[in-house]
Amino acid sequence: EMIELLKENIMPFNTLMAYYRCAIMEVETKFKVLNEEFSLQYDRNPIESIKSRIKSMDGIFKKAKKKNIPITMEGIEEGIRDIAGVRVICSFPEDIYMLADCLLKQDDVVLVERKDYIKNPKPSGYRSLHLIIEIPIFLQNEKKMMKVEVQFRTIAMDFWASVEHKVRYKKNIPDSEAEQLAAELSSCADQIAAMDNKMEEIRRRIAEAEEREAENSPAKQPQ
Ligand code: 0O2
Repeated sequence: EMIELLKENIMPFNTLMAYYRCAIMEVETKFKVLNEEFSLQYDRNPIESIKSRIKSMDGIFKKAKKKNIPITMEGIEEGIRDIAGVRVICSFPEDIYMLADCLLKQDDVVLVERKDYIKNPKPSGYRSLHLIIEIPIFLQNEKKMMKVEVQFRTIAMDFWASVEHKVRYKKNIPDSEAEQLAAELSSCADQIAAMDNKMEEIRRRIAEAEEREAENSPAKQPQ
């Protein structure tokens, strides 16, 4: 089935993937602009790093099979919403919500779905804010709306997810051991969430102390 699709559609498929790459560039630029503006204003970068990826052809077909999505160009474009993925890694949880709001306020961004796994973690302990959005890319003769999945995580949430991902996809771990690892990972996820909140509180107190100092500094005192 996959071979058949490829024989007839290799050009459209490659073109579609190029459009997803363009959509990723657009989304990345939006975040880079926000990071730049924020760092000028507050002398601090809300974004630690951005990691983007296009889903592999193999991954696309596996997901289409699993979700019973018709293997056609339209089926794939409509049904698989994470072909273009942008992961935004922040230092603090509050930056995640601030950046998500800033993105969604922009008038060329359409929200398709929002899944808040920070407020409602997955049973595994997974935490992240997922947005499926549509953004336009401008081609020679048309404007095309493309779906992009944006995942917002703190550095600590991202670290947890990368370790858990390895355990999840290791096939040769005996069941009893895998169960124990899952329980330990779930407990690590709770500790990480507590630490993220604590770090945020520390950052806030440092900022408050700086503000107090600025108010009391002689430069600000009336002559
Ligand atoms: P990969 O290899 O990361 O691309 P759907 O995506 O529609 O099939 P669902 O449940 O609607 O399923 O999507 P969800 O759970 O909102 O987002 C799926 C993606 O989130 C995953 O992509 C992972 O990147 C991440 N994710 C979700 N749950 C977990 C988890 O428990 N552990 C880890 N480490 N990551 C998770 P893929 O496509 O599954 O895989």
